[in-house]
Amino acid sequence: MRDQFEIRDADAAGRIGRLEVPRAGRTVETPALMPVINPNMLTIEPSRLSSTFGVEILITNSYIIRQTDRLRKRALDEGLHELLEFDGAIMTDSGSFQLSEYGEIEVTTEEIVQFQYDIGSDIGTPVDIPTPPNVSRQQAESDLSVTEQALADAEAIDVGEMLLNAPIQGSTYPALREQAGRHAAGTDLDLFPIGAVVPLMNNYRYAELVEAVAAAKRGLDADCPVHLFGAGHPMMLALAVALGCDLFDSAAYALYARAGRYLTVSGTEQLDELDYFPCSCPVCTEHTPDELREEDDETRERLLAEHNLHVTFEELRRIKQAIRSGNLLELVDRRARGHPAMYDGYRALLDHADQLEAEDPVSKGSFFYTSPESARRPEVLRHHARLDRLSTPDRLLLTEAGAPDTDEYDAAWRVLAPFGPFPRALSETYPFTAGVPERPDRQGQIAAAEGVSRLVEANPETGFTLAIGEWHPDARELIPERVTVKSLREIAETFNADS
Ligand code: PQ0
Ligand code: ZN
Repeated sequence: MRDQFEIRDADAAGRIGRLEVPRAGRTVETPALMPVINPNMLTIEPSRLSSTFGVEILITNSYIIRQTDRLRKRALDEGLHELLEFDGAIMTDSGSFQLSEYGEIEVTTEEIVQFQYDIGSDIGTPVDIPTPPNVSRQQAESDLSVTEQALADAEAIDVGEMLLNAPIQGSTYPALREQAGRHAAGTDLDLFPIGAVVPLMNNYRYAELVEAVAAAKRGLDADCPVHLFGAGHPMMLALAVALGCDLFDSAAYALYARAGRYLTVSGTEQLDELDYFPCSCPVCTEHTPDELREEDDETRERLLAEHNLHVTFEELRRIKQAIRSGNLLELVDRRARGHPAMYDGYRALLDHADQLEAEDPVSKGSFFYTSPESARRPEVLRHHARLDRLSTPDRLLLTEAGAPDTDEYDAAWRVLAPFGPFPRALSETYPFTAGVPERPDRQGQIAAAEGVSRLVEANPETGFTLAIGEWHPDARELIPERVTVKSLREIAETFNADS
């Protein structure tokens, strides 16, 4: 049990949690986004982050502080919270990212963790090796053993109440990510950042990002708080939360602002190309794009950074509400339509619907079928797995319409795309209260046919009749031969004649 982290609510593999940060005397609600503070360049003052944006936790780089005489001295004398003028929780990174960018750093895990402790950091980080994508397996393995040693070194240091990160590496090898997750969960370190994902995100390789995260999660335990290092673009937060990530950090808000880039939940725009602002944050209601362009460089950068943070925190609140309401996957589905890379990521997520199913609550708000991908959601998978356990009578009618008034059948179950057949008594239970389109699509019908097939195969003694509307040939083809298929029209005529 990791008792600093308590899960309060869940949807898919996403959760709302409470992370206790004892050294800060604070409890942080997750999912949380930590703005990245460059101690040399405060685009937005940390005190404003807390007053205007409600930021409870931020992240800064202890390596930069240690290498900069003026900052090191002040941090050691006055403490990190004084230096940044921020009284929330502060996580410090170790310089590993500099290691991956510049190839070398001049500090060991012992030195940097001790330094983090000395300046009053609330959560410290060892020197992990951020192995980039697509290196050889041998390289990824040898880097990973260095990272695992760094975790052991960190574990051996007495850091009092400071929490410690256990970064997870493994490049683009899911088996190594899983192994790294399992190893990290076996240490007594506290938080679990998934590392070296920035190159994947920068190149819009979201399917591979999902593979890396899903693999790390398989190795970790459900009660491990997970941080996705370097992830802070609002378009990908819902997807990452649905996979079970709890913490994010955003340098994007400031870096993008410096480059004149305007974040939205479906991608990045260039300020220079905007005629209208699709946003109602204070910056966007008080300025037109023209007005923002006319500001001096520093003001424009700050205002863009503020907009970027507003949309990011707005999305995070939307995600938390979606978890509460039980419609996080509907939100992920919506975000997948904003950008082709997110569509890839969403489909990769659904490849792991079985993994999500293990965490997904059995009952929640209502299932909305909003795209062909909805047919692959964990709820559909779960229902299909449970069909094997339902007992069936001798003569069973499965029908897309109401129950006919005839004694030709011992029972009439409903058929609803994408779930397939279920006993009428379950009609008012999740997920069968689903909102589904009037005109089911091919994938929904295929999923329903798979459900029928599963039920038929599990019950060789039962005679099945299936009454359906116009189904797509690809769905019809999946119905086992021994099922008598009737069209709804035909069935309606039968019971008219009977009555
Ligand atoms: N490790 C550490 N910090 C990081 C990363 C990492 O892999 C990262 C990425 N990607 C961004 N900051 N320690
Ligand atoms: Zn705005």
